[in-house]
Amino acid sequence: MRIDKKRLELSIEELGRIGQTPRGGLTRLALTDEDKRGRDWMVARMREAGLSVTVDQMGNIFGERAGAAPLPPVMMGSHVDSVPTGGRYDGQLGVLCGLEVIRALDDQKIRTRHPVTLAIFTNEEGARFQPAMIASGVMAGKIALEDAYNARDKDGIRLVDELERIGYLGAEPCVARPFRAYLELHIEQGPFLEEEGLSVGVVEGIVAIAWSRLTIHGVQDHAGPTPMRIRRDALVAAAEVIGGVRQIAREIGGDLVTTVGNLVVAPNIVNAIPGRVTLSIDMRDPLDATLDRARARLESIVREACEQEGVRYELEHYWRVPYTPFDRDVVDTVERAARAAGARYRRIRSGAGHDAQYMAAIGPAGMVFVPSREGRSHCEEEFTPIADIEYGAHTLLLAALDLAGRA
Ligand code: HGY
Ligand code: MN
Ligand code: MN
Repeated sequence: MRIDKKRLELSIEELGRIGQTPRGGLTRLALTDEDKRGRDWMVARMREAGLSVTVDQMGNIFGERAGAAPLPPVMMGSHVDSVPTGGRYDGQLGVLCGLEVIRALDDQKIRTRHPVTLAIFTNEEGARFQPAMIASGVMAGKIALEDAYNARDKDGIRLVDELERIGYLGAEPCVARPFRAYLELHIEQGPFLEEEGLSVGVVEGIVAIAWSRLTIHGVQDHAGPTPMRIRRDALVAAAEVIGGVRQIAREIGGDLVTTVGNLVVAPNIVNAIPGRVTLSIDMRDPLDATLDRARARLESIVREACEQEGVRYELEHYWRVPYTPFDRDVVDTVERAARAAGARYRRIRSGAGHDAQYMAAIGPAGMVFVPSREGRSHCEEEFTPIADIEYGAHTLLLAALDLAGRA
């Protein structure tokens, strides 16, 4: 019972060319023309494999391989959208290894008791539309369909209009559907597996995640004639906050991570005092209580920085996902599969969010990690050696077969 390494490598190469950047990375933002081409490529491969393909109201794509009995499917999924100048493994590997599992079952003419379904979730990255994992969030009943439809990108374009424009506004209701188990293979996006010379991570859970948006209103004015004593500089207050966000992680320590990744300055020219600044704050920790402490610290840092500069602000906490432990039986199944695949592995926790986080809210879920070279991800340097990918895909195959049962 093996996967076909060469065929899998080819599919990574082919899909990776859609939205490829000159430096060999990937820019395929959700619901852009590149995303449409990536989706179309995957749907064609699903149809070639004889899967029955459906698309739901959030553009999630499902390809089902029939089982011997009308039972809830074993679902393998991930995403094909990327961050700007990202890598060709984040998300892609999960859907391509899922496709390879289905192809390997066909090669060996194996009939499973439960159907096996390959799923592709819309806008997992939250790079174009926010928040991240928006479509699995709607499916899990954590995000209202209307709110997701009205999410707008930086040009004010609505998510639902883009779904329609690229032809992926499906009719299937985007609601929780029963599944035997949900499995997601994904790159670790951290350094541990590679540092320890391991090929597979048996993921036990995913950290809690909190996203906030800070808007600071200063007084836009001329950079020359305006004396320092009367300035209300929104960017000076923002700079204090950015240093404070790093300070929160230093103070609390442990596994807390804090990031300001997005900063928009207006009018953003040399000779005008910034009147308006928005910035993002991403905070994550395995403990929800620690995230609450970090959020309280953030609120006092923002208040002090803005009082100091005499500027107004709005601080909006607009996305929160709790620490998510995976289903014990599924985790044990993945561990048995890693062992049977002959992989060097260990149990691990995910610092990145995944659609599996929302799927775990509606059924038994688990993940298989493969290493990231130097732990790098969300960058063009993202890479995973095919030898590790083979172990990961083989683990996914054995876990899926264990959960789906042979007819
Ligand atoms: O933000 C995340 O962790 C994921 O890449 N969407
Ligand atoms: Mn991902
Ligand atoms: Mn990602």
